[in-house]
Amino acid sequence: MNSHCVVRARVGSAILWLALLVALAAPVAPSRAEDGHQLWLRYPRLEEPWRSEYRAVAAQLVACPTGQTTAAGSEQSATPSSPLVVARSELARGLTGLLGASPPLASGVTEGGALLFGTPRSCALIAQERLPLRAVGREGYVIRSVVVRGRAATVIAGNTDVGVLHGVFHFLRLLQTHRPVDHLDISSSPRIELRVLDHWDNLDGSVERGYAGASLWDWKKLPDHLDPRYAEYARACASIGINGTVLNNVNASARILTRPYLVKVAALAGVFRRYGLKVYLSARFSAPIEIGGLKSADPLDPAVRAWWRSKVDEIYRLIPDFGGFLVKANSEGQPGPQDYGRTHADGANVLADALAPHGGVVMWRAFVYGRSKEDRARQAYDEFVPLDGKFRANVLLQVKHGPIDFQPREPFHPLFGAMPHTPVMMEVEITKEYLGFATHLAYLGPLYEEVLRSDTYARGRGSTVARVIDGSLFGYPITGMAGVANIGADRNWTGSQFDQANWYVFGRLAWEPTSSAAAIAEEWVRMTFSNDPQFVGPAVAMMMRSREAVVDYMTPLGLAHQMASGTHYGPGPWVHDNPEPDWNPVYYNRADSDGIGFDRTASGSNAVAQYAPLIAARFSNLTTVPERYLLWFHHVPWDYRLSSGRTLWDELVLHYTHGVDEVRAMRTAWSGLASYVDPERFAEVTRFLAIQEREARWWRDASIAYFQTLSKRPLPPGVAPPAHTLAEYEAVCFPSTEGYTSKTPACAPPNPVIP
Ligand code: GCV
Repeated sequence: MNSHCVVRARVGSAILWLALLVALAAPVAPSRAEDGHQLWLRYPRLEEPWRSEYRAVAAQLVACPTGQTTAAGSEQSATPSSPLVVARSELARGLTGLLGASPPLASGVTEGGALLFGTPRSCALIAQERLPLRAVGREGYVIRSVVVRGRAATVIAGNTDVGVLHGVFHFLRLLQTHRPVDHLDISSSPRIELRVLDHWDNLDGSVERGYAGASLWDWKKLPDHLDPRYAEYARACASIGINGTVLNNVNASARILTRPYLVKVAALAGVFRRYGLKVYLSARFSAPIEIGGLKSADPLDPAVRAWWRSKVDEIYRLIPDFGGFLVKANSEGQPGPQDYGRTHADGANVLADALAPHGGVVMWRAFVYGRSKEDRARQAYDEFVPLDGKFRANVLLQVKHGPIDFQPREPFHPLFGAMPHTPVMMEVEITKEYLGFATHLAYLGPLYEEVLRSDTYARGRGSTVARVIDGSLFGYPITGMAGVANIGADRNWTGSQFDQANWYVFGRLAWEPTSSAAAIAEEWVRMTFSNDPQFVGPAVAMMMRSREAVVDYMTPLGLAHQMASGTHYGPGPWVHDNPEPDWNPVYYNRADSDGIGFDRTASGSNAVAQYAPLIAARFSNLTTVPERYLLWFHHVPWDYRLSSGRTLWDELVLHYTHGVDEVRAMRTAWSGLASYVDPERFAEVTRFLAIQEREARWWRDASIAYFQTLSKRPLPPGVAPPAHTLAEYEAVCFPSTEGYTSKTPACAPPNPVIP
C-alpha cells in the first residue's frame, strides 16, 4: 500500500470509528413500544455462549474498502452513496446490536478473528484469496473462513458492492439465528434475475388490495422530502435479495409518466440505488393519448412508437438505471393493443423497443379474462401460447401462480411450461386479498413452494415451475419473479406481525426457489421473535399449518373464488348476480342438487388439456386427480366416495370444520408463548387470532348453510350445525371496502352475524 493510501485508510477508519463511538455514546432514545417496525432486522443483544463465540470470529472489522489497494494497484474507495457504504454500516449496526459493541476497525488483519468485506477490486486482501467469485455473478457473494497472515479471518466478498451487501446480510443472519460461523464456506447467488415487488399503490395514496394502511410513497412531499422509511424499506428488501420495485398500481394512471412525477420517482430511485433496488413503473397503455396528446395508442402507429421512445429517453435521463415497465393491458377494462386489433406481442414490443437501448425490460401481464365464454381459466393460455416467440428479447410474460386469480389454492398456471421461447416470470400475491386480509394468519411459504415445486412435465419429469421461471428449463435469457406487495404506511409495515413473514419468504424464495418454506419460516421466527426452541418449534408449526387452515375454511377440495364480490372478504358461495359471469362464486362452484365442482375435463371446458399430456391425464381422471384439486377439475356427485371412504358431502363439511379447528389450535398454541414475546406484539397476534377464529367459523357455517340447501344431506354425526340461517349469512355485508378501490359502496354496519 502506498503512503497516500495508508493515510487515507487511517483517516477513513478513524472517522468511521469516531462515528460509531458517537452513535454509541448518544443518549439512549426513549424506549418505543415493540410495534414490529424493525421487521426481522432487530439485532437484539445475544446471550452467551453465542456472544463470546461470535466475538471471537468478529474480533476485528477490517475496513478494507477504504484502505486496501486493488490487485491492479489503484485504490477503489466506496463512494458515499455506494452499497458498500451501506454494507459497512449494516455490519457495524448488526454487530453492535448483537455483540454489544462493534469490533474495533482496522485497515489490515492485525489480530485473529478478523472480518473482511469487499470486492477483489476494492480490497487486495480479498483479491489474494482467490475466492470462487466467478460463479456468483453480479449479485451473489462468497463467505469463507480463511487464514490471512497466519490469523483466522472471515471474508465476505462479492464481485460488486451490492453482492457484498447481500453477503453481509447473510452473515448477520447466521448470527441472528445462532448458526456456527467459524468454518464457513458459503457461495450464494440468485437463481432468478428480477426479484420484484409490485406495489398496487395509487397516486392518491390509496393501495389497491392493500391492508397495511396508506401508500408508503408520499407523492405530495416528494421529491423534496425523503421520508426515512424509504431507506428502511430498501434496506429490508436488500436483506432478502429483492432487487426491484414497481412503484405504482398496474391499474395505472398515466400521470406517473409525466415529468413532475418522474422527478419524484427519480428521488426514490436515488435512495433505493444504494440498496441495489431498481425502480420500475406500471405504464398505462393509452398514455400517448392521455398525456401525449396523440389521437391513438396503436402500437404500430409510428407517432406512438416515437412517443414511447422519447418518453423512455426522458425517463433514463432522470433515472439512468431505470428497470422498465410493468403493463396490464386489455384486462379488467385497462386499455391495450387489442383496442386497435393488435396483439399483446405488438403492444409489448413497442415498449420493449423503446427500452432496449437503455437495457430496460417489459413485464407484460398474462392476467386476461372475459373473452372465454366457457371457462375463464382457459383464456390466458389460449391468448398467449400462439404468441410464443413473437415478443422482443427484453419482454417477460408475467403469469399469476394459478389460472384464475391468487386463490388460496390453485393448480399451477398451464402457461408455465407452455412458452419455451418467451421468458415467463411468476407473479404471486403477498398481500392477502383472498386469504383474510391482514388479520388472518396465513404464512404463504407453503403456497409458493407448492407452485414452485409443481412438475409441469413440459420437458419430462422434473420440469418444475421453479425450473421454468429460473430459466434453466428453456434457457430463458432473462428471468423474474414478482410479488404483489403487502406493504403500507402502518408502523408494522404489513398490517400484521405475521404478514411480515410473507414479504420475507417471497424474497428468500425468489433468490433460491428450491428453498424450503419451513426452513425460511424458522429463520424468520428466530430473527423476528426468538431463538428459544420452546418458541421456535410451536411458532413454525403454526405458520406451516396456517395456509392449509385457510384453504379448509374457505375453499376446500379444489373450490375457488367463493369470496364475497368486490371486497373478496368473507364467504359468498351463493352470489350469482354480478354482471360478468366469472365474477360470481356460483360460476366457480357449479353446485346443484347432483353435486359440486367445475368440470374442466373433456366432458366440460377441457381446460385440463392445456397441461402436458401426463398431467392432463392425471388431473382428468377422478381416481388420480389429487383431492386438493378435485373440485377444480371435476363436477362430483355429493355421494362420491373419497379416499377416506367418506362421501364428498361429509368430507367437505369435515374440511370446513377442520379449518376452524386448526385456527383454534393456533390460538391455543400462541397463548402458551406469551413469555417469549414482548407484550405488544403478543397482544396484537392474540387479538388477530381471535378475529380469525370468529371469521373462520363464519366461513364454515355460511358455506355449509348454502351448500346444504343443494346437497340436502345431513351433517356427519357429531358435527355442529351452522350458528345462523342461510338468509342471515346472505344478509351479511362486510362494512368496509378496505383495499378495494372500485366504486362499489360499502354496506352499513353493524353486522348482526359477525359482530
Ligand atoms: C390490480 C384481481 C384483483 C384486482 C387486481 C387484479 C389484477 O382481480 O381483485 O384488484 O387489480 O387482480 O391482478 O390486475
